[in-house]
Amino acid sequence: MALEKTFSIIKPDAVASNYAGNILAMIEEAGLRIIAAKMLHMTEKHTEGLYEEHKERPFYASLAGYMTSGPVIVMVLEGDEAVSTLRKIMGATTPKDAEDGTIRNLYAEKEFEDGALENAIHGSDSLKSAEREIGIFFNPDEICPRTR
Ligand code: FUP
Repeated sequence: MALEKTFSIIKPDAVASNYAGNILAMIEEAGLRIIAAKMLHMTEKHTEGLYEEHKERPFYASLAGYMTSGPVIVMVLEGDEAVSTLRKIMGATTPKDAEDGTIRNLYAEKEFEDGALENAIHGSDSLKSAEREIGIFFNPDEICPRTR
């Protein structure tokens, strides 16, 4: 098993619904350790950086509106196979398709209109994305290696 770092966001809908604690509990129960965390209100620039591959997609404007609609909690998580471990407990992108017991099944709205999608959590899809995304939100000195 490879020790990896990944990047995650508890998105505005989940923070607003007070699901942050439940989501963090699921992350920790999956064996991931929080090594950096902060709350912030994402800007348009953060959204563009995070979702650069979606910039030309028809849903980008609603995605940007969603991600900047309220505060989020951004985190760096560490653990064995951290990227795939987090993706597994997140569930499918569209909440109504998310597998039973996943974060998006339990803590995201299952119905949505006009392609607008609020799905509670972000997790990097690869080690390369994780490294890039961590760099958008954290300075190296904000990462706190677990010394115990
Ligand atoms: P995921 O990696 O599961 O977060 O999914 P994607 O990278 O495909 O999508 C990133 C974000 O774009 C989603 F979390 C929400 C938004 N999105 C939409 O709003 N509509 C879509 O049809 C697809 C994605």
